[in-house]
Parts: sequence; C-alpha cells; structure tokens
Amino acid sequence: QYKFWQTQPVRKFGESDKIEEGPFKMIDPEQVPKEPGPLVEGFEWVTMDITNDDEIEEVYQLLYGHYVEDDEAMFRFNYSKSFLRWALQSPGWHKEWHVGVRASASRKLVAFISAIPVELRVRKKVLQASEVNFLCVHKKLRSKRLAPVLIKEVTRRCYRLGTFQAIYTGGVVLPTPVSTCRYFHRSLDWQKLNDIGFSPLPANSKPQYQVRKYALPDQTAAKNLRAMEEKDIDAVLELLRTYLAGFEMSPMFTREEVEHWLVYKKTSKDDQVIWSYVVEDPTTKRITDFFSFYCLESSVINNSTHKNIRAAYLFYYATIASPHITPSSTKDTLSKRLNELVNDALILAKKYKFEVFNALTLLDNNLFLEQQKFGAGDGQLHYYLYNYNANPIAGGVDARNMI
Ligand code: YNC
Ligand code: MG
Repeated sequence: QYKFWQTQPVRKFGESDKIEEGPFKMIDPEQVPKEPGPLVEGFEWVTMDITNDDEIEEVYQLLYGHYVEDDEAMFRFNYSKSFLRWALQSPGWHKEWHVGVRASASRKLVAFISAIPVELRVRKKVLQASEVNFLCVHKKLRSKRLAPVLIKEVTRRCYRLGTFQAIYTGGVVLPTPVSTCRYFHRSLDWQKLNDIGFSPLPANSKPQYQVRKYALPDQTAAKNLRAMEEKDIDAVLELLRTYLAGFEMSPMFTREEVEHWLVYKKTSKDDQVIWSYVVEDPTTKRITDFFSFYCLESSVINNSTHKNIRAAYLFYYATIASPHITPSSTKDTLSKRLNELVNDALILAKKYKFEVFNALTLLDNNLFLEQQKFGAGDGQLHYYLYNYNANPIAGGVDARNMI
C-alpha cells in the first residue's frame, strides 16, 4: 500500500494531532540533481511551451481524452485552452514547471504535470509553495508507475528553483489530507442535466416540478452590483485579504494575482474564463462585496445528443458582512448577505448559459448551499501538502476551513 507515497515527505495516516507544524526536511537546491531522472525506454522528458499554439493544443488534447472522470465514467473535465493559459501562466509562472513526456519515435505527448508558484498561509506560517495540477497519463500507459516518476520530476524542478513545499488536490485518498471538501451542484438547466444522467428525477416528482424548483429571476437583486473592472483591483485585494485571514489556510494574494485570477480583459483573444462582480456603495465608493465564478466544461462521454456540459464553479468571494471584517456583524447578517450574492451569481451564470453551478464546502459556503438549492455530489476533493506537516483542518459543511 502506497509504495510510492510512503517514501515521500508527507504526513502519515493516523499521526497524532497537534504536532508542531513545519517542513519534513530541509532542501539544499545545490544538492538537487541538475538533470531529470531516467524515464522508461522509448520516452523522453520535454518542457511544454504553452505560449506556442501547437504545444498548448497537445496539452489540451491529452487532457481532453485522458484527464479526470467521475466514478461512473459519464463525464470528463474538458479544460479549454483559454482556461489552461489562465491556470498555467499566473504571476511568477515558470516554463520549466510545465512538464511533458513524449514518445521518442512518434513525438506524441503521453503525459503531463504542472506547477505554479503560490504563497500559501497555513495558520500563522507563510510558505513559498507551488500548486501542482493537471497530472495526466495517457490511458494506454496507466498502472505502469509513471505517475510517481512525473511527481518526482516536478518536485526536482520545484526544488531546483528554491520551492520546497507544494499544495495539490485530488479525488483519491492519499497520505494524508490536510482537509477534505465535498462538491455541491446547483441545477440551472435541470432538463439537460436530467437528459445526460446527472440529475435523476426524484421519486414522487415530475420534470415540470424540478424545472420550477430551479427557476431563477431574470434580473439580479443586489443594489449596485456590476462587473469587476481593473479600477477595482486594489479594493478587491484589500477585501479579499481581510476576509481570507479568517480561515486556517489560504493563498496570500498579490495585486498582480488579483488582476490575473479575477479580471477578465475583453481585449484578450482568449474566451472568457472568469466572471467577477463587485458591489460598490454609491456614496462612499467603497467595494463592500465581490464574488467570482469560472467556466469549466465537461465532456459527456456516452450521449448521442449532448456532448458537453457547461459548468460554472464558484471561485473567490468576500463581503464586509463577515464578522471577521465587521465585528458588529453576526453570522445571520453574513448568511443573509451571502444568500443574496450567490443567488445573483446563479442568475448571472444562467444568463451566460451555464447549465450547472458547482461549489465546494469551503469558505463560508455552508451558509448558503442548502438555501440556494445546491445538492451534495458524490465527489470529494482532498487537499494535500507536500513536505509540510500540518495538523488537519476541519472540513465539511460546518467548519470555517480554507482557501
Ligand atoms: C493523484 N491524483 O497512489 P502509491 S489531481 C497523486 N495524485 O502511488 P501509476 C496519485 N498520486 O499508492 P496511473 C494520484 N493518482 O503506490 C494516483 N497516484 O504510493 C499515485 N488519471 O502510479 C498512486 N489526474 O502511474 C500510486 O498510476 C501511484 O497510471 C500509481 O497514473 C495516475 O493533478 C494518474 O486523475 C492520476 O491520468 C496520472 O490515473 C492517471 O493510474 C490519470 O501506476 C486521470 O500514483 C487524470 C487524473 C490527477 C488529477 C492532480 C494533482 C496531482 C498531485 C501530484 C502530487 C504532487 C506532489 C507535490 C510535488 C511538488 C513538490 C514540491 C516542492
Ligand atoms: Mg503509469
């Protein structure tokens, strides 16, 4: 069991609580091998240049055919090229952290793993970490122990650049999650979700009842709500920083990161990936709230009429209604405000033709998931730290946890 993971600097299962938090080992970048380790015969390491249209197309195609599926293999994430550029070229990104494996003869890309830099706060300590994502091995090369080789190579490349910790997430159980979240789903187009087998018709219900249950107004309700613009970056940064400080683990955003992750630029040739909105008080000009969601489609694997499902994922948000920001505010005030904001997010997502709206059990999401008619999915998302021993952070719907 865990032949690979038990050799790695990660927390063991069942380790006693309340240890002193910190790295498992110190790394001297000078002692880290300058060249990659050996790969199986017939394959070679490459660095993918995702600014090159042909190379990002290859990464896109690999993930399109071979990336994460649900347990029943009904859906597969279909990350767009615009999304991949957004996710892989965040501030401070390194080309060397976009690692590929090619078949030497055919030059075909058969595996990929990536990392981006992130400053991560775990309780009171701040780590210069990387965020590892998009680990993918071609279906024909599965169960050949290639994944550990990819993980070791991205680790070597992080160590070489002086990054000794990482965060990563996954649906599989590994030693040992620092926290665990559940996915929740809110139907926007119930009929289509039913057609593709995502939303079954509950016993004693009828399709028209389900459609009515999930109906939304055409217009948003929050006063002074508008799309976020570049001029809002500093105010959103400040609001988000204060709000996230109330959680046990969160990224430490810079101004550049808020701009990158939250502001959609219409001038870009990329399709829109991120939708962000702010509420601006007209008299004080203060930004009192903001929320965002991103677009991530999934392929429908075996359906003759529907090929794709358009999903919005709730991303970062913050509000001064948080008692953490406004001490006189209560949990009820926060709950009321979040319900208004998320209902508007649903209305906007519907307007932009999303068919389902997804959220995890993190931040203050437990305060609105039920009232906004989200239903628990069967997917879990485990959060892991590499080379950092941290006591678990309570997950689930009634914990103030993370990110
Ligand atoms: C996984 N998702 O347990 P043991 S998430 C980590 N994350 O090792 P093989 C995983 N490890 O148990 P296959 C993993 N899935 O023997 C499996 N493993 O210790 C472990 N799927 O390797 C597994 N993408 O090559 C086992 O398995 C060993 O051929 C088995 O390949 C696995 O991006 C995989 O779900 C996932 O493409 C590549 O199934 C393949 O099955 C696949 O024989 C579909 O591997 C796509 C998919 C994963 C999405 C993600 C985050 C990845 C994090 C990796 C860990 C990063 C650590 C930090 C490094 C930087 C450090 C610094 C500084
Ligand atoms: Mg393999």
